[in-house]
Amino acid sequence: MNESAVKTHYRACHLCEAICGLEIKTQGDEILSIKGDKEDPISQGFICPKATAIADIHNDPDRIRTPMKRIGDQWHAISWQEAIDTTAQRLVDVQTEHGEDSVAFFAGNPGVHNYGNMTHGASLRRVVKTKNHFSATSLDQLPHQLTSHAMYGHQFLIPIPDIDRTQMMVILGGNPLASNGSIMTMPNAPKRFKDLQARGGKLVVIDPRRSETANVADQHLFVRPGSDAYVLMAIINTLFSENLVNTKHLSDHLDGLDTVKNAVKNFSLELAESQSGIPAATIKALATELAQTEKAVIYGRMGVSVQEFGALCQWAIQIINILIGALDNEGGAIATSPAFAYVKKGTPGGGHFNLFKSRVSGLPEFGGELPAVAMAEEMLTPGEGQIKAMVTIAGNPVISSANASELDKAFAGLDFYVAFDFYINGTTRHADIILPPTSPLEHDHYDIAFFRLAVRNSVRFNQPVFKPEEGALHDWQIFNALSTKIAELKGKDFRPLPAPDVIVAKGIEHDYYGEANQPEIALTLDKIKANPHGIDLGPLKPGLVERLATDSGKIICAPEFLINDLLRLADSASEKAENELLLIGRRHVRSNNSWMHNYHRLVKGKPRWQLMMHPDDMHARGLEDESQVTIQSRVGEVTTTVIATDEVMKGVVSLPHGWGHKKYAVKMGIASQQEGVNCNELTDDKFIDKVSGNAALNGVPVTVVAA
Ligand SMILES: Nc1nc2c(c(=O)[nH]1)N[C@H]1C(S)=C(S)[C@@H](COP(=O)(O)OP(=O)(O)OC[C@H]3O[C@@H](n4cnc5c(=O)[nH]c(N)nc54)[C@H](O)[C@@H]3O)O[C@H]1N2
Ligand SMILES: Nc1nc2c(c(=O)[nH]1)N[C@H]1C(S)=C(S)[C@@H](COP(=O)(O)OP(=O)(O)OC[C@H]3O[C@@H](n4cnc5c(=O)[nH]c(N)nc54)[C@H](O)[C@@H]3O)O[C@H]1N2
Ligand code: SF4
Ligand SMILES: [Mo]
Repeated sequence: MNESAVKTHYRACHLCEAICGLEIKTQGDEILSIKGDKEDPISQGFICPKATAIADIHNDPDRIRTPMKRIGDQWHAISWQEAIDTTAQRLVDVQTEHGEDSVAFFAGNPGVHNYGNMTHGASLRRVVKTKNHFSATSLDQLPHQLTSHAMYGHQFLIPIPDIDRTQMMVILGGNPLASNGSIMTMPNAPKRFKDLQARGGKLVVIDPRRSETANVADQHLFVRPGSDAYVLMAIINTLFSENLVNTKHLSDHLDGLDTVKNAVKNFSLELAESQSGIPAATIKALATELAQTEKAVIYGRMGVSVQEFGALCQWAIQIINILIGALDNEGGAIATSPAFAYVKKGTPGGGHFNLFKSRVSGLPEFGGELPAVAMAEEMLTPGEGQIKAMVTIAGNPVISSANASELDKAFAGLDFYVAFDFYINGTTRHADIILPPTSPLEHDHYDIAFFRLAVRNSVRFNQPVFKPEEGALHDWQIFNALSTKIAELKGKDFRPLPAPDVIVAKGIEHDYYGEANQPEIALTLDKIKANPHGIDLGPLKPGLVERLATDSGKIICAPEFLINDLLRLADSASEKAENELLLIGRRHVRSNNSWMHNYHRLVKGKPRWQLMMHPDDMHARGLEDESQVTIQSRVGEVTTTVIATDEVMKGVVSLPHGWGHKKYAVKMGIASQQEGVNCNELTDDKFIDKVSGNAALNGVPVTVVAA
């Protein structure tokens, strides 16, 4: 019997961008319950079904707790000393033999949810020194950062929908009811949408699938995948031609608006209709309503970022918000005021674009990173600068990146591969060494990334729930140890960084709410720690003009590379091919990218990995509901179960990502038994948003035949 006292802990859920507050009860080393923290300032008790699975992560016997070394297909536990020494030596050897750029990094999504990765990752990159950096950013939100950099001068000066005060919200390619919001931290999406409707507001969803969010919207418009840019340009064109422009207090701070007006002249409502399938009159009415609603906002996410015209879509969304007076106004889209890493002119890390290009395909860097779609070819194409060793951090690119089979081959052929991860997954199974960090409940927590993206300003710090297991290291400690060893081998100076909370404490003291800036608040980490539920810092606060980080101090409305990209858009207009099928993705509230399939409570029940297809498209191909079909694209094919549903529009098929563990020798007992295929065996590393280099994981042309 467990005799120790029951303890209550408050901690953020780190699984998705909603960062809900949790109340966790423990007794000894046992987790008794995980519930929503009713006193959390922004989530107010809301959680989704994934939160309770944090207990499963913590207790999972498959979670690696000691460094592992692979010899052939056998895994052996080794000491930290051996793991760090070997890794450092092998990385340095590869660089000595093949040059600095022969070592590459891939940083995956959970790194952004674990602040020690953010505070300490850069130091390892500095001692290794390579230009080959990749991350999930270019499978995801790169277009948001790129447009913020180009228009506002800083990649993280990103306006966030002021959802709690708006009267009309148009969502393109986002499904907050499944994802719980993205580049828009908004715990309890269902309630926030209900509140909008209850105060007489309107929710419009533009999506090729009648998603969970579309289901609760006041209006849903089916759109042909990849065609949103035509719709957005037609909206901009209409706003100008119908004299619906009202740029409010930003009017004197806009540079190049006339260029925009001229550049979109040929993007007519009729063209938009022919490409998207949305009637011209509907698009015109939408433009008018957006302009005439006092507080309206337009927002777009994965479906419009991770497609062929991702950057143009995100740019157009900014322009529309400017034209309708939504940018920097209540109920519109406003930059956040976080307690740490507040962005204003002069804040470092603003980004740069196209300073160098990838070796093989000449794709542009952004903020020092090259597009993830270039990773496989950089590993597989011989020559000077070829990648020979990889460091992956909290990522699973063989399942999450385009043209998975090619990447799988590339990882298999490396001279050396080290993974920071606590699972042997589709990618890390190729590692020579795996360095496993502590469990999420064993380290403290501060949301550097997501307070920056939240629909309401707040702050919270969480102490660890459990003491780390004997000898276990946090990610940041592994970074420090490895950086120290590599620096020693290279004869460089390196001083290990202090713990992440020390870094954050110092930042907060000198930042926006710190003593010097706001003496009446004088926020410190100690004050935050004294409020375990978190502190509400109020609604989003306009004030973009003073924060603009562009050289001219103005909003750059017409960045040249984006205006030029309109030619590509114009040239891409085409007749819809007979029998066309375009593949899109799908998220489900019980799944989380590629790594939450090893927990019974999240995978039980109805399968969620099937291909969705419209009944008419199935009929035309003689396919039966729930039969086996083979899906083919330019780069690969997979065989899975199809289900008939008019949830997807005709000409569209939908397959979620993150599945397909069975095919690989993963060491995850439950995940490896799940059906479902790796949809990124179909997505194409050459099918990209050419201007940004972002992957186009949505709108991939495929064929489907009976298996
Ligand atoms: N077709 C298609 N593909 C997609 C997408 C899509 O919509 N469609 N979405 C894309 C998007 S938006 C993203 S963000 C990517 C996500 O893809 P990735 O960035 O590859 O991330 P995950 O699949 O979440 O894999 C995360 C890994 O991190 C490990 N991990 C978890 N927590 C920690 C930790 O604290 N420390 C360390 N060191 N490791 C940890 C897990 O064990 C897991 O192995 O997928 C992309 N791929
Ligand atoms: N439960 C759960 N939550 C998650 C994640 C998860 O895997 N599971 N992942 C997290 C991550 S890493 C991210 S980045 C966010 C993503 O957050 P969201 O972007 O909100 O999530 P998705 O469900 O990918 O929504 C994309 C929508 O775009 C639609 N779509 C596809 N192609 C197009 C197109 O061409 N045009 C338009 N207009 N729509 C299109 C899809 O049908 C889908 O409904 O979610 C985060 N939250
Ligand atoms: S929505 Fe679910 S997964 Fe996301 S933070 Fe909240 S509880 Fe965690
Ligand atoms: Mo993502």
